[in-house]
Amino acid sequence: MKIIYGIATLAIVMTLTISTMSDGPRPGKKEFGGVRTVVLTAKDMKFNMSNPTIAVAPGEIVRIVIRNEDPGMKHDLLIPQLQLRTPVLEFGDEAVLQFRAPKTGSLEYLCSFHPVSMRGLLEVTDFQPVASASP
Ligand SMILES: [Cu+2]
Repeated sequence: MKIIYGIATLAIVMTLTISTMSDGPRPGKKEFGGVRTVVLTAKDMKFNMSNPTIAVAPGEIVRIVIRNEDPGMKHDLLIPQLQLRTPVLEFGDEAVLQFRAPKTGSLEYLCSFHPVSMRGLLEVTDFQPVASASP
């Protein structure tokens, strides 16, 4: 497993192995310490089957884990507005993009190999849905 460190304008880009993380397809898990971890699995030419919109809060630290589970396919993840990109991920590879969410806006994420079928949005929003809200 290769380890690559790079410094982008707004963030640290790294590739590392995370064997203990086992998040499901649900994006946006808030963890202790204030880092929002999102797992994007590249499979069947999509991220998490549906290229989900990822909601993040303004200014929070977002950690996106990208996994390539597409046998025989190369994938990567770019967030052009933040000038972030992972290295090329072969089948079985994993990479992490970590950055601080901007104050507002929506950011596009995509795979540079399949920019038509593998792209989605990362939306900065204050809205926090409450699961058991009643009037
Ligand atoms: Cu791809």
